[in-house]
Amino acid sequence: MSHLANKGTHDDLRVALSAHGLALRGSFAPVSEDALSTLSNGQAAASVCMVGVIGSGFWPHFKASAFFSDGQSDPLDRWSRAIGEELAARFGGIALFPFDGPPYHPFQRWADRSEPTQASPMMLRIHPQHGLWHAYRFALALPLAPASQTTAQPADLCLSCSGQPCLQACPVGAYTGAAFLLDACASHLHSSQGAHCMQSACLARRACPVAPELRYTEEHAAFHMRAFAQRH
Ligand code: B12
Ligand code: SF4
Ligand code: SF4
Repeated sequence: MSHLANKGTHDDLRVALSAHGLALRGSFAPVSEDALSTLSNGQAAASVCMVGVIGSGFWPHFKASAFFSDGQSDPLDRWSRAIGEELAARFGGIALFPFDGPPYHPFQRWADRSEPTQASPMMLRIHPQHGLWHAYRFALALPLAPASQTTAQPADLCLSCSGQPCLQACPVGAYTGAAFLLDACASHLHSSQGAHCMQSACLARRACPVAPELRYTEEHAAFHMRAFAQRH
């Protein structure tokens, strides 16, 4: 373990994350039901810090890394794991990853305990400033107390959204508002008609009027769509 263990602050963590284009999204105090492992100092974690991406800000950092071009599978997950494990060691904590599973850590529920995210009809969490254009790369269970945060719940963005365009935009109606028809989406993506989604990101996600300036760049979006289509 590094000599810096247990000595970092949230600001130190923010600086370390920004070197990779990543953001400290928020944090929460875990409870015994979260069943997290004990830290190397023998204590329970005092906070879980959620780390993620907002828009495509991290993309140039990931693209410049060796993981992007080494030809091995799951480059973004491996990039995340390398950064998460290094920071966990440096800050005396444990790294938790959204892709380790099943069973998966409930990242979306953890997000709701850390920042003003809400469930959208697309099941993705929507954030008042970042819209649907954000995701989580890892979480750090740390000895640090959680960062203070506003407890005010924002208005429900989706209930007041005129016409809910996300539910109208999918060419095969994969988002019903109550479910996601994975097979319908995947079949479309594997057909010639799916080229638009494959190149520019899910049309339903793009239809959301919140934070259009943070929509993923074509290159970033196409990377995720290819990874999704390869798995389904
Ligand atoms: C399994 C999974 C899926 C499955 C969902 C199947 C199911 N209903 O169980 C499928 C393959 C459909 C999926 C798809 C997508 N997912 Co997904 N997924 C996950 C994952 C790995 C685990 C969810 C889970 O079981 N959690 C454990 C339970 C106990 O926790 P929970 O909070 O109650 O989780 C529920 C929801 O997360 C829901 N869910 C998760 N993803 C999706 C997607 C859709 C469309 C629906 C209907 C439901 C759903 O299913 C869980 C069980 O009910 C999470 C990461 C994580 N660890 O949470 C990402 C995650 C939820 N997915 C994410 C994303 C972005 C997507 C995609 C948009 C793109 C992508 N990268 O593949 C696509 C949607 C397809 C499209 N058209 O673009 C993000 C959401 C970020 C956000 N803003 O909320 C997450 C958090 C990953 C991340 N790294 O940030 N996903
Ligand atoms: S990626 Fe395309 S087919 Fe799949 S849900 Fe989004 S709009 Fe529909
Ligand atoms: S289009 Fe409207 S209902 Fe759909 S996610 Fe965006 S704000 Fe919510």
